[in-house]
Amino acid sequence: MKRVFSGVQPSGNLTIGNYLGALKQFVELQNEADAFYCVVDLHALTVQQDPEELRKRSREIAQIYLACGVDPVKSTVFIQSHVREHAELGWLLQCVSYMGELNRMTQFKDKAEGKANVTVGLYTYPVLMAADILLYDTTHVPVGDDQKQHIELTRDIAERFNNRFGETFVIPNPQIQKFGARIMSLTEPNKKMSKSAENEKSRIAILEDPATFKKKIMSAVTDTDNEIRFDEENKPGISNLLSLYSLFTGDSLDATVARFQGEGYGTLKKQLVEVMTDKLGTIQARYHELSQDPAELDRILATSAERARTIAEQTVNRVKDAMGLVRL
Ligand code: AQP
Repeated sequence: MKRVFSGVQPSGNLTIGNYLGALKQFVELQNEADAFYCVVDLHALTVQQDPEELRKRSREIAQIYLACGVDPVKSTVFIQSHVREHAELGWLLQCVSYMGELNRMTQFKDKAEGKANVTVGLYTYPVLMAADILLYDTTHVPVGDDQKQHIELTRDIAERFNNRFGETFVIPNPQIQKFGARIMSLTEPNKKMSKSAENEKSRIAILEDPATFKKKIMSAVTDTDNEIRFDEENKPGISNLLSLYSLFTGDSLDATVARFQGEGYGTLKKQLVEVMTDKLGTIQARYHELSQDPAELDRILATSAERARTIAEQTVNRVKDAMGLVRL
């Protein structure tokens, strides 16, 4: 059976980019695969976090998974730090990873650029991500486009390990949607929308109220030629809004472009706000319903962590045996 693993960092409020690029796929995949969905709190520690905020956000993200439609009966929903084997395998894999390959990671370069004190954790983050994936004999990793390079690294590390120590890991495949894998910033449409970007206006949170996201959509950066056409290179702003409309309604991109032919940008923006209000409204209502019973969320997280631990422990034992560590 297909085994799926994916995670989201509690490093900010989840955006519609995280929803369309990752979470929406989580919900679809749980019907055809054994799915593990993790809140990767250890990854969030690679940059400075407020401890109370981090704790609150980690639970919040698990709750958003559920509100978006992840079913804890079908999927294993857990917090990374509840399963110690993530950190343990992370170290073991660091000892078979090369600095040369980590030096090539573009996300590290982007996140470290211009910063005075960059943590070692931010640099080795892709190896911890490889451990997350390989722990569960994952066959498919649903992610947005920005994570492609990290999955390729995971495959390289796993193949190297298998060659050196014998068949130990399943080699995972990235599962990246053809369309919707990269939602762009509303203020700088040549950059991806990011939950920790400095400019609040660049992104929309899944839990944001309609009045706030309406302002952001209405003032989203476009261009001056006032023609509705999908052209990511020359019209990144309008192309991003067309993609959003198509992804939120489920209409094809061609149908969306045809729908707004001859209309002004204002019409596209207004109608996008309407469909987003509808879709996000449903998720937000479910989120608030779940907030009424925090003990139930804890029960789900504890049961899931237990299941994850059983599998993770077996993998780490296999790795230790292969590498020559003594087990009692
Ligand atoms: N703009 C995006 N479009 C499509 N998919 C996206 N993802 C992130 N941004 C977009 C996907 O969401 C999942 C969770 O991402 P993450 O928390 O591991 O970190 P990230 O990829 O670095 O996402 P952010 O929002 O930009 O977080 P910060 O600001 O903390 O770095 C991944 O599958 C990702 O591809």
